[in-house]
Amino acid sequence: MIKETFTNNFIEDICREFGIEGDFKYFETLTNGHINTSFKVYFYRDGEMKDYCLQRINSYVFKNPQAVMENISNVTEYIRDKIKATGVTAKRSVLHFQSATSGKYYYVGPNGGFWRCSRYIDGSETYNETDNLGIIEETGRAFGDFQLKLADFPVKKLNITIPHFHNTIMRYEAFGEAVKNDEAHRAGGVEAEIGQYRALEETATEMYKMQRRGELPLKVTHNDTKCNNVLFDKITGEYLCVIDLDTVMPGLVGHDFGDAIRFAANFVEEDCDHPEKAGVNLNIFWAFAEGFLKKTAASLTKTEVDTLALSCFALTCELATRFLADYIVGDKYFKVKKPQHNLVRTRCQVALAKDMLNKMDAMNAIVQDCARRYKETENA
Ligand code: GN1
Ligand code: MG
Repeated sequence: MIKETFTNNFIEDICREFGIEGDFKYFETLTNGHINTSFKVYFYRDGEMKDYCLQRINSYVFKNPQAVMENISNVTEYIRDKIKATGVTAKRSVLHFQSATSGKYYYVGPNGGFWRCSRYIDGSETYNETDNLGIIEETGRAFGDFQLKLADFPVKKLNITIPHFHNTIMRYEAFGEAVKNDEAHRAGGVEAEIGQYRALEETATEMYKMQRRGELPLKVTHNDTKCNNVLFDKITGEYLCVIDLDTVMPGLVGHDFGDAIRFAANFVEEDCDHPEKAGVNLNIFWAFAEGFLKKTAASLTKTEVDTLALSCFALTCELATRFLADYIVGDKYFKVKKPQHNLVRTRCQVALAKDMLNKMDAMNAIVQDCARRYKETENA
């Protein structure tokens, strides 16, 4: 675990490259994400404090950060135009990136660091975890609305920034390779987890096989639908916009539904070191499904609806492989905050996946009920 340190001068200089004016005040390091390095930076200008989100994109994960920024600017501009066309301001409903002096939405800094900068949306807040069903339903609406707004966006225009991101079969293969090569000499200590994980393979890869057979349509998906990627209005509690657009790519509706449930409906945090406490809270599942399907049900095929419950299991297993493979290769992809962090995450995800298998019928019944009620009421 190498801890990088950044000085005030360094952070201020990068911000100036994005044309930010005013007195630099201070910055905070944001530690939520597992991939990028993120800061909240404060400037004082025109009698008030202005805050920005400055990020260095992880180029081990995103091999072509320009392509990431191209996707993000295309998608945000599309949403902005759509909102403006209704005569409403888009100021708080979509992210706004600062352009650098080059005119691009990124700046290549010292040592090749790839930076971007966006304004914090005024009066907004996020929830890392919550069991407030109103907030969860609103989260479902936010991600559903994101899909709805991009339903006619030309999918082919999107760059594939991480190839095979949700190819569960390839994820299993990569995991097999990691075990075989055993680069960090860790595979011997996790034979139980490897075995448990392999036992889930058949069901975990079912959705991907359906995708490969053309049974599920490709859409514009967010692909990282954690509840903390939605901004809420501090006063009204309504969602404002969806953030963290790095992985916006062509995908399945289940990728967004499944990943959201994996994160928000778990009884415990993603990296809880008491895996026996992990499991799906069906009340949260229901609340999210209500919000998400209110927005999307009218546009879904029967097969899409029928695979939403399965998608939760698939996405949870897939992430478990990714965590376990990363543990075995020596923690190269996900940031870790403690030794064995990726193994702790794996155990929690495997336990959650097993609970999902037990509750599959209940999850499916909830999805079918919401879909039936909301089929006729697009954009509720
Ligand atoms: C990573 O760093 P964050 O939270 O934005 C990962 C997601 C995982 C998630 C698990 C590009 O997202 O796929 O689901 O961690 N992002 C990438 O917490 O791999
Ligand atoms: Mg992300």
